[in-house]
Amino acid sequence: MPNATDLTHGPVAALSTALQDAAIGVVRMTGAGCHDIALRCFRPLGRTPVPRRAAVGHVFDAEGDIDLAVLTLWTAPHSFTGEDMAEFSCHGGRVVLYDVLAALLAAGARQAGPGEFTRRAFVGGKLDLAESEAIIDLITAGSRAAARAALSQAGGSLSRRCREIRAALVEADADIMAYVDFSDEGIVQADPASLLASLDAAIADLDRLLSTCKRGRVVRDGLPTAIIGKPNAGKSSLLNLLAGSERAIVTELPGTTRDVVGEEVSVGGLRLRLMDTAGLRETVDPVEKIGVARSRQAADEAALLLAVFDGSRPWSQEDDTVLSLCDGRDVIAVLNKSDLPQQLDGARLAAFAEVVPLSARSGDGLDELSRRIASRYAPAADEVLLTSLRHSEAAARAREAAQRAREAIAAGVEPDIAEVDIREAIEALGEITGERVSEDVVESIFSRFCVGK
Ligand SMILES: Nc1nc2c(ncn2[C@@H]2O[C@H](COP(=O)(O)OP(=O)(O)OP(=O)(O)O)[C@@H](O)[C@H]2O)c(=O)[nH]1
Ligand SMILES: [Mg+2]
Repeated sequence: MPNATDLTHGPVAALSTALQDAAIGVVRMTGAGCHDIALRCFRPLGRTPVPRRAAVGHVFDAEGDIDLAVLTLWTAPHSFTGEDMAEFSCHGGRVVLYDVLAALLAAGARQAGPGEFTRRAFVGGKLDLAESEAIIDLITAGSRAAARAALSQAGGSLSRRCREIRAALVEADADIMAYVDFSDEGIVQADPASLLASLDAAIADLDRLLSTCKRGRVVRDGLPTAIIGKPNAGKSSLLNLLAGSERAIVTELPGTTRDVVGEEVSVGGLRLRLMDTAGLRETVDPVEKIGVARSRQAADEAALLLAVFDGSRPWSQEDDTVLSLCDGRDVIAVLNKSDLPQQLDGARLAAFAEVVPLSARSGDGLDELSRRIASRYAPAADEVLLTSLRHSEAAARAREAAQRAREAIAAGVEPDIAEVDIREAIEALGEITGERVSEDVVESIFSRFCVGK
């Protein structure tokens, strides 16, 4: 943890909501002395404000009243930062908010830096590092699933899991240390079987956590999804259906879409970064040729393919091309134009684990498609996910080190040799929660926050 004395604990103030015309805007302060500053700029309509009770009154500066606002005070350590805090809920006008902030600065507060409120909460032990990072994720969440994962992490779900695994490793480490310290005297034996059991349990827990990485990234950052298929299969119609607007041009002419058309949509609580692509076919048209090359590239880059087939037409060679592009990939086959008489031989789609009949024209089948996508990627309600690359990398390092220790002990190497690896695993897990982390990492995490957070 960073040294608390590195940071000043004097009162800082910032606008915590966006500086734009809005019904309300919030200016907040944290740090010893901030109550005095707040009260020097505030004339209550009723009695003197007391902590945790909203008080209405005028905020004023040397020139007079600025706003009629609500002031709430919190007393250390019972606040977000763990310090004394004051929060003004003002009318959300730019002039009002600017002048209220200026009044607090003139009365002795310093302008807060980016992420300073959350950083003080971290330094004060109110939040650990993973919980602090989850607050940024909650603010920037692009879907309900992303927000839910962030909220759960901000509440400490990931931190608890990491601490549990870490505690098991610390115990194994202590057993080895006891052996190293006292073995000469023949007092303690490090029991390889019990060490192996502890390490196996920790490795299994880490594997479970690491298995959520891919879905965790999808939940946080969205799922790159390419819609592929032969010309005229209804790819752009599917994009429009999912987007709920006429985002891409749809015509009855095969070869309508030439470029990749991107759109972010929400499906089953997840954010999909959709790419509609040019129909896959051999062509001499130079523009369409480029389009087809881009389709292949989009398919390469996507995590999920929606392979669209035209159910109203017999199978064609172009469908074979689509099929070959799907090999070994995460795919859901969409059997489109279900509103028309069906001509496509369903056996052709036997290679797909999931086939959803759909009409991009009527919307029939859309719910089923959404359900399938959500059931693949959306987390279970209480599932702990690794959503951040920093956390995944640290967990992977912890796993590797624990595995090395396990192998050394299984091979009968002196346990104190394995101790180095166990320690490395413990430290890697400590990086996630911030128990063991460099000041540079802390700096770079909080610099991603904006002022007022
Ligand atoms: N009846 C019916 N027609 C559809 C359906 N989906 C698409 N169409 C029609 O099929 C034609 C082609 O649709 P698009 O969405 O442009 O097909 P595409 O796959 O994007 O075609 P390209 O961009 O040329 O590769 C249009 O006339 C659509 O109206 C459907 O579910 N039912
Ligand atoms: Mg199209």
